[in-house]
Amino acid sequence: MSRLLLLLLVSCVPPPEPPPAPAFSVARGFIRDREGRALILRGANVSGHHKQPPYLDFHAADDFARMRTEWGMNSVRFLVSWAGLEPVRDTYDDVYADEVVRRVKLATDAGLLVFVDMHQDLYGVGFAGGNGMPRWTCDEANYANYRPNPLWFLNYTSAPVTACFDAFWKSRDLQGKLVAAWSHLAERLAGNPGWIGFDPLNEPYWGSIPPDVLEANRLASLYRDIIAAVRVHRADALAFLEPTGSRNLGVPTGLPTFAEGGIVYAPHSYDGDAEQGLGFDPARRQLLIDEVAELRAEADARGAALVLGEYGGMAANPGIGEYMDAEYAAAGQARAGAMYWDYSKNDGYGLLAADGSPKPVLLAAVARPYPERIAGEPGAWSMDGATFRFTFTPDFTVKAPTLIALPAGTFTATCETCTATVQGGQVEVVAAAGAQSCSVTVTRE
Ligand code: 9MR
Repeated sequence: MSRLLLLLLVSCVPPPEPPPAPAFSVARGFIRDREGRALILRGANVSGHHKQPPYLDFHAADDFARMRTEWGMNSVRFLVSWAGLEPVRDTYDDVYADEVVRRVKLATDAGLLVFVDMHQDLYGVGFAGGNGMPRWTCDEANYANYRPNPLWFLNYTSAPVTACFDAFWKSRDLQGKLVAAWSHLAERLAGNPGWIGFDPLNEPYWGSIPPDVLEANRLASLYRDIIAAVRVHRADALAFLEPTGSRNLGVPTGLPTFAEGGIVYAPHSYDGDAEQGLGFDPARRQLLIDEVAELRAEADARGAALVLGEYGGMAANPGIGEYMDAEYAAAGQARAGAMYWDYSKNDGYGLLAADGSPKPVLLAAVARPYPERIAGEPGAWSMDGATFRFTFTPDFTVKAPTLIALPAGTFTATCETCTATVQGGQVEVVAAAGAQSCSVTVTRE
C-alpha cells in the first residue's frame, strides 16, 4: 500500500470518542453530577434489620417511593452483611446477593441513589449482638469466651472482640476475602447506574492498635484494595470511607488523602450522651455543630466530599426533636450530606413505629427541604420554623438548574438575584445574569 493511501486511510478514521464523563465525581469538596452541579445526598439507612438473617427487611417499592416523594430524600445507604454474602469461606450465597441487587434496583427505580455499606457491629455474627463478619473469620475460642455487657458498644473493648479485630488487621489473607466479597457484589451491582458507591466497612474497630495508626496504615491499605477491586466493575464508583468508630468519640482521623479520587469522607454524627440512652441535652447543640464542622475540615484536608453516613436517635427519648434539629443544622452549616439511622419499624431509632406508622417527631427534622443539586458553590443552609434559607455562588459554566428538594407539603419560594419556581416537589432556581451570590428562601405554608 502506498504511503499516500495509508495517510488517506488514517486521516479518514474518526478520532476515538472521548470517554463519557463519569456520572458522579468529587471536586472542590462535593460530589458533582455530570452537569457539574454539587450533589447533596440526604436519605436514610435501609436498614438496621439487615444485620440479622435473612439480612433483609420489609422494604418494597412503595417504601422507596415514599422516601423520594413524601420525605424528599434522594438516597439510601443500603446495609449489606458479609456474613450473609459469604456464610462459608469461599462460597457466596448468590440468592442473597441477587436479592440485594433486586432491592437496590427497587430503590433506584424510585429515583433514589444508593451506596452500599458493608455493615458490622462488634466484629461479627459469632458474638451475641454482633453482626457483619462471617463466623469462619475468627477463632471459635473467642466466641466461646465472650460475656456480653448490656450497653452494646462497650463490648468492643471485650478481650474476645478485640482479639478477632487484631487477627483481622494482621491477616492480609482475611482482608483479601473481604476485598473479594466486595468484588463479587460490585460485579452484580455494576449494571445499575443508580448504584453510585460503596462504604467498605462500617465503623471499623481498631482493636489494640491506636486508631490513628490503624487508619493511616492498615485501614488505608484495605480501603485501597477495595477501591481497586470495586472499580474494576465500575470505574467511577464513589468510595464512602469511614474513619474508625473512635471518630464518634471525638478523636481526629488519621486517614490519609487517597490519590485514587472519587472519595467521600463518610463519618457518623451522634451525641455521646444520647447514644448511651440519656436523651439529648439541648445545651449540647453547639458542641454537635462544632463536631460536624471538624468533620468538614477533615474532608476538605483530604480533597473529599462529606456525607454523614449515619445520624439518628431514639424517638422516645427526651430531647429527640432538638437533637434531630441540631443534626439538620450541623449538616447545613457543614454543607454535608446526611443519612438518617434508620428506616425501619421499631421502638428505637426507626423512622416508623412498630405498627408501621411514621414517627412525626423524627420526620419533622429529617424530612425537610435541602439543596439537592447546586449549579455553583453551595453555601450553608438552615431551617428556622417554617422557613428554609440557602445561599450559593453561581457558576455560569454549569447549564443545569439548581434544585432544592422538598418533602410533601405546600411551599412558596423567593429568591434574591435569581428566580425560584416551585414545581413537582422541588424548587428550581436560576441565577440572574452576572449574580455573585443567590439567596433562596422557601416557606412551608
Ligand atoms: O440501633 C442499633 C441498635 O438497635 C443495636 O442494638 C446496635 C447494635 O447492633 O446497633 C444500633 O445501630 C448502630 C449502628 O449499627 C452503628 N452506628 C450506631 C447505630 C446506633 O447506635
